[in-house]
Amino acid sequence: MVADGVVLIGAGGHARVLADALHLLGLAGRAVVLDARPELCGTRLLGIPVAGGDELLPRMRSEGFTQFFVAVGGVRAVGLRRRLFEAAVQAGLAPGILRHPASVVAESAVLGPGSQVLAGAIVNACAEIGENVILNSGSIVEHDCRIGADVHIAPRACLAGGVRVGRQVHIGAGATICENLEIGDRAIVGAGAVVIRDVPPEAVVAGVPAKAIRRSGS
Ligand code: JB3
Repeated sequence: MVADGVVLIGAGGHARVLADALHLLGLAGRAVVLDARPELCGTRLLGIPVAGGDELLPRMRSEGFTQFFVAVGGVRAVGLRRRLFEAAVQAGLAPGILRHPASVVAESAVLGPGSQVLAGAIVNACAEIGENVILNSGSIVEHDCRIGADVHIAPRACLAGGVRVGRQVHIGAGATICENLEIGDRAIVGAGAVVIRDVPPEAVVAGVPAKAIRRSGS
């Protein structure tokens, strides 16, 4: 029986980043990983055992695991991340909040359940981060930003003050969003883009300044 154990859902690149953070936070000794690839069962991810697939979720609670993190993060995984989040909640697990020890979160900022603030990320005053959000390494979410559920802000992306981001948005690595803009639900901002106008829902924008190149899902 593992008291207050943590379940990581996924065993790929993003999971390794979360596993590393769990080690730093002293939680890795009470963690387990679930992954869809049966061949990983019985292996370890940075020392954390891979116990099997999501069919184990319903019994994790009775084995002493109480918290979970969705540990997949790719640009095409937003829908999967929502499904995994809901499956874990349905199984009686609580979404944890992961703050890497080298991240900076203002006291007045609010982090939603399941949010992950990784190494070097900064969340400034009065920002509100929704559930199941990834603020990846070195990203900056400035004051008064509002970030919707399942959003991924990739490494070194920067949101200036007062930016509003809808649900299931992906902001690519190193992108910059100028102040007070709005990014619609399920939009994708390409790596390195500089966004100087609002982005409508489901648009895919790229470049400097960012322009629409297609719609997400197409
Ligand atoms: O660029 C950075 C810093 N990170 C990237 C991250 C944001 O996205 C990273 O480089 C990767 O490109 C990507 O990492 P991620 O999401 O971990 O992808 P990948 O390395 O492909 O691993 C995904 C894992 O999820 C695989 O081991 C899959 O078998 C597993 N998986 C897929 N579907 C699942 C499911 N696991 C479970 N438990 N349940 C599923 O339904």
